[in-house]
Amino acid sequence: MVGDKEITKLIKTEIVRQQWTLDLIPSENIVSPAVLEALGSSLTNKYSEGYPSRRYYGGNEVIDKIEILARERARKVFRLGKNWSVNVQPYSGSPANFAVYFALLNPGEKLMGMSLPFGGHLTHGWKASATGKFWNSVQYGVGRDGYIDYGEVRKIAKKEKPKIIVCGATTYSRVIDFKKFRKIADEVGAYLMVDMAHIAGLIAAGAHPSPFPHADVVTTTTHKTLRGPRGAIIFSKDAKIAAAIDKAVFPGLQGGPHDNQTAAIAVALGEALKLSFKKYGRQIVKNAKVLARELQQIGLEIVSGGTDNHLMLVDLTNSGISGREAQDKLEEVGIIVNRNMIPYDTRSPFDPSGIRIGTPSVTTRGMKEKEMKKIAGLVYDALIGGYSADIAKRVKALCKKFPIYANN
Ligand code: DSN
Repeated sequence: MVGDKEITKLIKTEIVRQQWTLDLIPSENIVSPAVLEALGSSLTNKYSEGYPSRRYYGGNEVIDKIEILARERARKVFRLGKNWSVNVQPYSGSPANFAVYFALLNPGEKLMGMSLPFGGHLTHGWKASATGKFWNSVQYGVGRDGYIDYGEVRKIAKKEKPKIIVCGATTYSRVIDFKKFRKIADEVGAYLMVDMAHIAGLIAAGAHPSPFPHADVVTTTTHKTLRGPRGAIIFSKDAKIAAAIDKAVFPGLQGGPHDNQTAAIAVALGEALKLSFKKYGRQIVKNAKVLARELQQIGLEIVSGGTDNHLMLVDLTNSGISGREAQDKLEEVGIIVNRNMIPYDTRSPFDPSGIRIGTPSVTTRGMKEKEMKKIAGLVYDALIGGYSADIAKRVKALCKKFPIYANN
């Protein structure tokens, strides 16, 4: 790489860090060289405010083609008809969700989403987020068993009558029943918005039921299980809603789209159309199930008793260490996770009772069930305070066998 010496050195250092650590953060992944190429291309030089053939700047013939291709591929990946409109311009997931509310709600109107400490997202109406300040937000959680309690969701919806019900999560390891959410939304006359950011790649691969038969609007980031660049997509079924969302994205919230990002999204979607991606999505789930089972067998508690998707939440309450200590101990040996609140947590978000673990990144590296068993052993050894130099060596040996750019 030519150019800025200091930044080049830092980038190289980060690449080395990624190569020699096991990334178990469920929202992270490793994009292909083709995605990186598009992201680092001269497309970043262009301004394209507006939408294809309706731009406010000249010179957009190529950009129009790229954006149209990205939209068409998005429809194909999620098996959608032409009736679904697609907006690929949101800079990322939070602006995408904000755009939907901006399009469909007046200030002060009510939205209902999953509470952050119970597994939702900041932009599902959490009080610290603008989405919980500009709109009147009511929240639901999960039951003591770690599962969404649809009866409770219905009860809150009937009492509160939100205009939008949001479902989707960042820390929920079970299948989401979109049909049940649709029924509740219909009972109270609400729009149903699904934020499928975490599970988009699984849905593309057929490894999680699709929300599209049930939702009015679907949002997703493109960089988690979908394995693209950072970015987001908004899908809407109704033409009027789609027009309002387009207006909310631009000029409502954003200026020019990041055309290099749009191209990289198109590349990732092209990859998601391949048979190898279907296998990848299914392997993520197989790996997560094995990892959860192994962790349970060595005595760790998994919220809800297991997983149906790409992640699991480890409840450390009875293990004698906090989430923060666990995150630090694991990082010391080269295993990267994030500390996380567990449902009904009595500790603080800075030092909660859990850690969140996911398999998208290690699956991209080509690891399978056998390696998940090894990872469970490494996690256990690191947490119970095994000899860390030895554990770090074993982590490195595993990383060496699965170089980050060998498989995609
Ligand atoms: N911050 C993301 C996650 O880690 O789940 C959600 O956007």
